[in-house]
Amino acid sequence: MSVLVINGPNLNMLGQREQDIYGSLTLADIEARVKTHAESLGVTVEFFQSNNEGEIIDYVQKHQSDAIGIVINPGAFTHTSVALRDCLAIVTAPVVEVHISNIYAREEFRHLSYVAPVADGQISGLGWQGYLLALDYIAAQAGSK
Ligand code: CA2
Repeated sequence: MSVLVINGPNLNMLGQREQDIYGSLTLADIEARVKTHAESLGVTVEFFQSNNEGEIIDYVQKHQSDAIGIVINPGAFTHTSVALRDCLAIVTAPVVEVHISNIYAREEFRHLSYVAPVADGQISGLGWQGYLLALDYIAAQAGSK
């Protein structure tokens, strides 16, 4: 049983542009830190990134029944995708939505998340460390059962 760590569109570009907003780490750097943290918590992680909405939905549908939780940064699909929201709504394991930037301190169109109402919670604006905090929550939930 693993935690699925899913990143949506353009997050494969981290570290290459917009470092003032998203920091200087690449997605591979963040995934390495998440993996190290997961090992310290005694959980395993599976990483997935896609720029394609349907591929993310297919991945969640295929793997969610084997997961103890999902950490997802849906990228711009956060603000657009009813389909992703509907897919996450049927996940029974904890789902934590993560944003590197503070979406509420940015443009108005980023203030709406279609995912937030079906997630257990949302972490926004704490940079790459948000992924670790999300993992802490899921590991604690799994340990409490
Ligand atoms: O703050 C976040 O983590 C976001 O989910 C990032 C998304 C954005 O659409 C959300 O509103 C907030 C965008 C990720 C784009 O990442 C890039 C990184 C480097 C260069 C270009 C894009």
